[in-house]
Amino acid sequence: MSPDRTLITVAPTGAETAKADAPGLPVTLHELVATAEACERAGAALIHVHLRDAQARPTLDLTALRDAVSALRERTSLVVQLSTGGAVTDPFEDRLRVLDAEPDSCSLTCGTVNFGDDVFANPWPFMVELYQRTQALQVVPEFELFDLGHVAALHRLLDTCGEPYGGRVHCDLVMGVPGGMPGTAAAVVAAVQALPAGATWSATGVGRTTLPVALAALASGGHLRVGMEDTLTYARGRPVVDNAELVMRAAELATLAQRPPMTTDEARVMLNVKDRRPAHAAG
Ligand code: KMH
Ligand code: ZN
Repeated sequence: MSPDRTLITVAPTGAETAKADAPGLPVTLHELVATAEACERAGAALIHVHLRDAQARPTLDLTALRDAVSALRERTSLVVQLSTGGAVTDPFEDRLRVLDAEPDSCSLTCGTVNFGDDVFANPWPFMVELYQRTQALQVVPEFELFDLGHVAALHRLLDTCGEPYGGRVHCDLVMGVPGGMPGTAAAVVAAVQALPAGATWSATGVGRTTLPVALAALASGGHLRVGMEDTLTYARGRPVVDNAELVMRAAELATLAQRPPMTTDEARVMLNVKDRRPAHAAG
């Protein structure tokens, strides 16, 4: 049965795009927070965060991550999810350390995948260690699934290590990456029927697959992830101006599907994240 509300996740930055190629890409903390505020107003309830350093290069610097988590909590009520995927060049130990910034949620990719000309490495021992850290530190994992084989690896992870912190299994199908599953309605259906019973899921289609994947996800009872991490073209020949317009379009699609955007409080309940907000904001 379809949920009656849609979780909209925004992934505003990613690790791959250069600021010079996409001026609307948020790369400073100030730009990230302004983007988060605009996207919350437009209907997002969760933000998937990658940071950039002073030269706009991807970074997993722990102090910067802590500052970002705290600024996002101060200025928005979005569920804050830190990427543990980082960039393809990031060492495993830096990716594991991300959890020390105490986010509400983190991404956890369920297997290695070709990633364009690169390899996004997620070997089994790393997955297990990262998952056990999410359990110990009470961070809700979002299982990133780039391929059908990743769905099988997710089952293996749950069978081996038990349920996630919070007790909910929430997944994101990342589709259309060169090397992963295609961004098609058929692939959405194939992946979703293989998910663990009761799992909630969103889907994101990279590049030109963004709209077919969003429409297939809504039709199949899923949630949506959009943002400039995944999509830089709004329509043929028209670059994305900013993340908020992608969230706005997702909110319109969800509303049209009679499943309007979920509030941040509803998202917290659905994902069962630990409440780490400062007392004045949580009250
Ligand atoms: N940047 C990609 C190599 C994640 O955030 O967990 C990995 C990625 C997935 O974006
Ligand atoms: Zn990411």
